[in-house]
Amino acid sequence: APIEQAKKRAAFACGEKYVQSGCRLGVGSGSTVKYLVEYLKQGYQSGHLKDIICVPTSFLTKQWLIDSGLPVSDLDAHPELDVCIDGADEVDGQFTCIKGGGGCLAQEKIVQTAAKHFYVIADYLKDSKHLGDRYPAVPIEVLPPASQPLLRSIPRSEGGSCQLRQATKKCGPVVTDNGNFIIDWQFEKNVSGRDWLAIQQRLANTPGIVETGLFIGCVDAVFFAYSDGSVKEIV
Ligand code: DER
Repeated sequence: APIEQAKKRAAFACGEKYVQSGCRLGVGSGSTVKYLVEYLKQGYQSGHLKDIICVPTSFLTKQWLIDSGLPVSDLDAHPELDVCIDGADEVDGQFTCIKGGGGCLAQEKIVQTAAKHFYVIADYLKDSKHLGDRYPAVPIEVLPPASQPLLRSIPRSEGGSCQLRQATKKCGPVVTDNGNFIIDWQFEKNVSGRDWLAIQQRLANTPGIVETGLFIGCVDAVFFAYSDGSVKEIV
């Protein structure tokens, strides 16, 4: 499928350019990162990538790394990383990202923060001018006892509407790897000149909110892969 090929091309292009032997690597979560793990596995098995360590951002990524025979570690052992590579649900013209479609945003953000450089790998469906063109909501990780008040207070202060993310293969809400809930905040579209940083700061300062899926001012480069087979690194 073109989209899967695009994800793979973006992941391999980024790995080839920014992962070297000796690298302490943060590994994101989601279907695009699955191809990055494939790249790392090939490089590690061929001897091209030596002495790397991989810090996962979810149970799923951790299992992919283990199954690939890659050296897995954590931020306790490696609190400072060289590179973090992750996917995104949407990237706008200023490299502001919406992440958290897969519900892993909290560990993704702490691992990204621990890395010197952060690269996003994405297929062309994530490339947008304004947030909301592609992905209609900002995932927000919340402490369960705060979820019902926040479902009401977030739209009151920020507009839009909120839904508690329900699981599909379990009764009740999605529970994250950290034991929390996810509120998807559907923000109003076509609000011109929205100040995402101010929104992020207000949300981060709200009791009960653990983390938001807004990644602002932290992306060093984005690898977009397109359906025609091309990959563009945008810095
Ligand atoms: O949940 C996340 O933040 C993931 O990185 C997501 O944003 C990208 O997932 P995908 O590669 O499966 O589209």
